Amino acid sequence: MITRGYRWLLVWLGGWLVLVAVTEASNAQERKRQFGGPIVLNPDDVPAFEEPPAGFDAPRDDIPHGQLEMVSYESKTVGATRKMQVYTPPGYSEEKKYPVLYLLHGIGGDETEWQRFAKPGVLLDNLIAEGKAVPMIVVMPNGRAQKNDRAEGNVFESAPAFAVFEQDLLNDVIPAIESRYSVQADREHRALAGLSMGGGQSLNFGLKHLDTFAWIGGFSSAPNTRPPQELVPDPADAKAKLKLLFLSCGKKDGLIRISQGVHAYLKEQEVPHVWHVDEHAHDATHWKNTLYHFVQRIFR
Ligand code: FER
Repeated sequence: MITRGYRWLLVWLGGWLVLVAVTEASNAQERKRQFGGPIVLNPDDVPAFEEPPAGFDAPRDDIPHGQLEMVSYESKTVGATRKMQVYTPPGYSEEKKYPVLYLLHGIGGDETEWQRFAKPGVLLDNLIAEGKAVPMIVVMPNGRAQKNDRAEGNVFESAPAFAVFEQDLLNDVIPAIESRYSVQADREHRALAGLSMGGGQSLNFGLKHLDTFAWIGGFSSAPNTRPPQELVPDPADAKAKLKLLFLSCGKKDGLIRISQGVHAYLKEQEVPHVWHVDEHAHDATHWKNTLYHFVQRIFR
């Protein structure tokens, strides 16, 4: 038999325990989002470009617009029909041939993630109208190469499928794009870039396949990025083949040590590259702004 007072004590203790548990869980969430690592900035961790001008990401009625479509393709790698989003520039015509940017998402994303973070089509419509970007096709595939490629449950468990995507990209995505669209199908007209896991993928796959890609960008690259010496085992070859190697990170991003390591090695080996560290974090602002800078510098 518990007394009335004792029961209240139990209720009070129970409530307190729930509060502690909830606080702990939200701290853990926060740690995960910041990806832990201590941030130590070096003197050359500074912006290579100014923040984009106001309105760079606003749709404009007074200019021509490109088109965004969801495309299906057969993936031999995964053994499934998969999806990718494709932007074709204003006035896209089979009479012309276009360069292609393959743009990859992060660990919690899919083929629609870049749309949520940046609306690449809006940025490109605006830049193309101003003559600041070359008309290009932008392909946003799903970088989680496994049968269930939705970002569900513990998304970190599907990290291995982001490595498998190398084969899907080279053997399934690129051939599907090149058979369906009017493209310039050579290394100097293929770019590969991505954010976080997609940044790591872009550096891993792009630098390994310099005969396929001449323009490479890693934004806030994640720990899936291979060690710099493995990424660029032959600096002279990379130097000769790369048209652009672009690394960026926010100075408030707990993953910055990954990009700093790649930058330090490239600097030591004298491999030319862009190193852009802005004021942002592991967030959509960094990715949207960086995409704006990157697309102006490819295919020209
Ligand atoms: C990790 C921390 C972050 C990791 C991946 C990420 C594979 C990816 C983050 C993202 O894509 O936003 O330890 O390991």
